[in-house]
Amino acid sequence: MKIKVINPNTTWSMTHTIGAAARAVASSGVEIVAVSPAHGPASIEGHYDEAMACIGLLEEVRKGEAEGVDAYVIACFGDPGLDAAREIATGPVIGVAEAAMRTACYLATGFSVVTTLQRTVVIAEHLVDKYGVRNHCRKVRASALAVLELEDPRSNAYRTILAECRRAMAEDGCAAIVLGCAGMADLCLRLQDELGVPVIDGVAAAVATAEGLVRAGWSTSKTGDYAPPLPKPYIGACS
Ligand code: 2AL
Repeated sequence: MKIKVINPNTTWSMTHTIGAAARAVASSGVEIVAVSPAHGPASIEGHYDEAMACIGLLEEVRKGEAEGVDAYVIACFGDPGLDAAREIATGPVIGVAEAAMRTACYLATGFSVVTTLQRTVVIAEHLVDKYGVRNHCRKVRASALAVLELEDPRSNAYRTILAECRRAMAEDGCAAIVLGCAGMADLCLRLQDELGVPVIDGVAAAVATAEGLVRAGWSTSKTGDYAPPLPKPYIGACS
């Protein structure tokens, strides 16, 4: 089985971290191909960044269809391009935010999300409503860390995120934490050990979900809005 994990931002060091987290959870015999698109923003921290990331991301899905990919993971917490990718992929496409939030619902009645900058909170809030998990989501919290600060040892990102998780547990009444950025994947187990509650990294949740769906023989319905796009000319960067 081949799972293509697409980090829609173009920071390859983060793509390697995400690839390692994906491989750590995948069964032996599952090949993880972790990539970033050829073009797009270095990090995704708002609506504009998400829109700019989508063309390159969808290009990676189109390429994947010729590479024998069985399932895709979109490794950015805004799940950019998820519905569009489901229209063009043969196998399942799993977004890390959807996978993390749904997984949290199996493990606790209430979870809080700890994300990066305040401006990304509204994006996660929209997804809470889209995925129908409002009753389970206690709060979406910003850590005030920019995405690329997660990679900078001088930012002390682990301590900052740990402190926000502790505030979530003390103030929100949550019993699980969802990490609100794919670039936090490498912090997950350390945070879980220290906090003593389930800490869900969307990359691990999405890979586990994708692998399970493929193994069970399930894929995206092609009846309705996830049917392939209608044939028509696409010009320029879209072709
Ligand atoms: C993200 C993410 O997962 N990757 C990225 O570049 N931005 N999401 C976020 N909330 O900061």
